[in-house]
Amino acid sequence: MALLSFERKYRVPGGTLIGGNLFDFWVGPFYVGFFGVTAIFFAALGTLMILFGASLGDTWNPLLISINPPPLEYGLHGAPLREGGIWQIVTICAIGAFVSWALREVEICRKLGIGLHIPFAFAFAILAYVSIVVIRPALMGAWGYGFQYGVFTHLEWVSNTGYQYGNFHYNPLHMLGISLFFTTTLALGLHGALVLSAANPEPGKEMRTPDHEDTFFRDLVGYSIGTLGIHRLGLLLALNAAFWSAACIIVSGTVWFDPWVDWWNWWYDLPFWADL
Ligand code: UQ2
Repeated sequence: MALLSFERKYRVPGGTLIGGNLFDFWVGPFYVGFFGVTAIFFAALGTLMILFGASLGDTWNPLLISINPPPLEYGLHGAPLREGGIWQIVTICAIGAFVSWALREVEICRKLGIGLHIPFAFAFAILAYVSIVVIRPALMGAWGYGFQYGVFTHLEWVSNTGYQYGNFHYNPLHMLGISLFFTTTLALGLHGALVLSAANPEPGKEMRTPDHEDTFFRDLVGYSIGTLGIHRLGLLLALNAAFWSAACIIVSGTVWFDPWVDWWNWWYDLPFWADL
């Protein structure tokens, strides 16, 4: 079906979560909906606050601009605009825009009668962000533990926060998160390459089918996970990469305070050789 004709077929009213049919329309290719309006609102307000914060700083160099959270002394209270209040508003706007975007995805899924896998997956990305700027700072007792909104300054935060626990690469959940990110790229690399290899046979030959794809991997490793299975695996790996990355930073400074390498002392304390 040509693009424009299926758009006409699937642009059905209904499926909204809020607002009835008030915002149930399209602008060009974009579905609007109540959450399209709130997403635009939060994104615009957040962007304006970032520009306002930048105007108070001493640089317009995009690499150096930084919107900083309040000093630790403010704890979990609201801060004056120039002392972290802008950061707090930007954070609220960011979460408002991300959640609006997820709920707009839900409305589109409901219109189409498809599963909610996309907003569910996006929720893990939102969770990862919220973990660093809300959950961990709240558990530690100060918004000041959140990261700065700036290109270089957020890198400095990652570096400083990592070194507070010695070498962060010894964090076992960090290891798990990294391994899941690597495995995700392996799975997507295999999948993309396999599909393109079937779609691009020798010149003049007809496109190959999924049984060719299955046969390649059965010949190579004795197993094919299948056309639906590879997408289940990809989603599972990606969701776990985000989840365990969030977990690895939330536990740092809340349940674990020492250098992460010390966590491995349980190995030396095993009864087999503890007394040797
Ligand atoms: C597959 C299959 C696909 C794929 C891929 C495989 C036809 C088009 C990539 C092969 C995947 C395997 C063997 C699992 C690899 C496991 C990990 C943890 C990376 O069989 O079915 O569909 O794209």
